[in-house]
Amino acid sequence: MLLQEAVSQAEVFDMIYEDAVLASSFWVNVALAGLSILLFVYMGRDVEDPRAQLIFVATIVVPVVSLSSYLGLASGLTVSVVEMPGGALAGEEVLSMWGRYLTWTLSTPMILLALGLLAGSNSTKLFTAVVFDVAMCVTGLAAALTTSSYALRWGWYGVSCTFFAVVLYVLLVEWPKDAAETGTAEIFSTLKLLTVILWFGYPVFWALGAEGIGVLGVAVTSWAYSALDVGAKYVFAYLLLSYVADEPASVTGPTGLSGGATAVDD
Ligand code: RET
Repeated sequence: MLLQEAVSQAEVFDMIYEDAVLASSFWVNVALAGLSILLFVYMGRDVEDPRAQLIFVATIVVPVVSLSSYLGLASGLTVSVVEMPGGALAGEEVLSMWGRYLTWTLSTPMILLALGLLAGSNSTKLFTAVVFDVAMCVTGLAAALTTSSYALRWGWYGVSCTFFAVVLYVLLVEWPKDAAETGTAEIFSTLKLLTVILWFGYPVFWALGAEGIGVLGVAVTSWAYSALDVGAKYVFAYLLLSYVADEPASVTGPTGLSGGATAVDD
């Protein structure tokens, strides 16, 4: 068997910039993440309540991670060439933007932390959501980087989807009940819908894209993720922080994180 020659970072970099559509899918997000950070810091300048501040910090970390993530992709650092072991692109070398899955490991827990705090989650549910979310991202990374067997790529994908189901359960079943008690049901329900609908898009585009069955090309898949990111990160964060910036009693009140079954006892 021939040993595959390693593709250098400079070659990956050239491949990215030969495709203007692909390169722009990174730079648009670098710009939007930068603007979001400035806007969110400004929106939070007068916030004094500790829980409202924590929601602000967790939410601001999302574009902070995003900016770094997209710089990693735009510099070719977190992009590799992988040889697809099966599917429509079997035997072909495709660009894998594996840095995305890696950085989701850092950004998506922040989204869940902010949502959990808004809902008034107890720490057990928050821990469950965050741990399974991290497991989802890491096994998604494993799926993207497995080149030995096409079946095992999908095996990892299946494992990742199972972990995703746990996150969805907390989001759709547990936290709405908490939010109703806490008094944040309305805003929580908006953010929950936005999150669930957009988050579903990621596994769908993974499956259709170059790293899955290969009906969508690399640049189109990358733009799909970039567009989902705009909604799941910046629009989501803006809606959440607009609500929290006013420091409503539902956020600053007595319902907080606790280890017990319910936050309020009345
Ligand atoms: C993968 C592939 C394997 C199966 C599943 C996936 C789910 C990914 C999700 C990503 C969400 C990312 C967000 C990023 C914002 O910073 C890894 C694509 C289930 C849900 C919201």
